Amino acid sequence: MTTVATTATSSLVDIAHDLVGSGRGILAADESIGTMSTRLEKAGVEPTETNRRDYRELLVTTADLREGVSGVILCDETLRQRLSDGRIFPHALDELGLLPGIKVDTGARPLAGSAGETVTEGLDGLDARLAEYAELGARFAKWRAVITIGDRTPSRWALWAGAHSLARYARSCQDAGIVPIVEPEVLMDGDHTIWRCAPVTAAALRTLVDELTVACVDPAAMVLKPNMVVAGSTCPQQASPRETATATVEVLGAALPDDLAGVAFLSGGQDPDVATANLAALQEVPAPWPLTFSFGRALVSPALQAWRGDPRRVVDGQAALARLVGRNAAVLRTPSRRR
Ligand code: 5MM
Repeated sequence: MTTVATTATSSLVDIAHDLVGSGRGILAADESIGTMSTRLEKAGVEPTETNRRDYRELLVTTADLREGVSGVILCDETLRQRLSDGRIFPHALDELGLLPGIKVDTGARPLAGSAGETVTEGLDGLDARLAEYAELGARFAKWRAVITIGDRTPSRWALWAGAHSLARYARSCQDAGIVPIVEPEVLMDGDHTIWRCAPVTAAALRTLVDELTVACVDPAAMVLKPNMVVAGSTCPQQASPRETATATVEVLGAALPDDLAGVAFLSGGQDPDVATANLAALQEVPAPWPLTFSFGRALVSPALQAWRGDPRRVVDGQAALARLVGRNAAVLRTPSRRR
């Protein structure tokens, strides 16, 4: 990726570095209203606006969260909500020493001309929304493209459409003074092997880097949030952490520029223990960029189960989150990390 003169300022580079280069990870608490409501209902919690707020308040007010987490990704609803003490979330995060982030895509929709693939939407009106989000205190943003592995997928058309949208989004973010997190997610759904996930992830990243280059996105002022290269969730032959780490860094290394600010992996539905083991193994493989986490489910699922909407169990939910954040942050700080 060529770095050309852009409006990306050194402060964007500094924020990107704080996000991924400070030995901490990012908490993805940006589930859309629909996804969050489904997860609350599964945990026996009524999916109201107040309960979604209470749950996010539980997460972000966990004691010492900033020791292991640099920033928190929120959705539009949460960014505008107030904690019970009256502060809006971005101001509270700021005061808690956490960078506030905002998911700005509006979700995946069917892609015309594809065999059941999707493209992520949200470019209409994006520049105006980014300006408002910056005003509300957001320092970074996130957009996720979804890539499926099947007999006939992913198509070149879907890879290009997803990458092109991510590049337009990233460029708009940097112009608005917001660090983009760029998330091309190859889903774990299916019985494919790790050896099928590797070339698909490589193709997705090559296509993405081409589009980012054309859009003159400054790699030093952005964060990549990819999937780890893993076997499909129903594949009988699951890869070991060492195989996962080696394949992942090989694929990333062939596609990404060395001056990228860093890589923050999604968990993608991996069991929390497996996600941590893979993250630890990744620290053993030399790479030119920091390799950290931007987990959602692998950090928060046990917290939601421990809380289940009961105010008396907030402390249990926070303990569950603190345990997983601490465990993942600890593996980033092991002395074996080599670059
Ligand atoms: C893929 O999901 C992202 C990372 O979370 P996991 O570590 O659980 O995979 C996550 O940021 C995701 O993008 C948000 O939860 C938003 O999802 P929806 O589909 O609700 O917009």
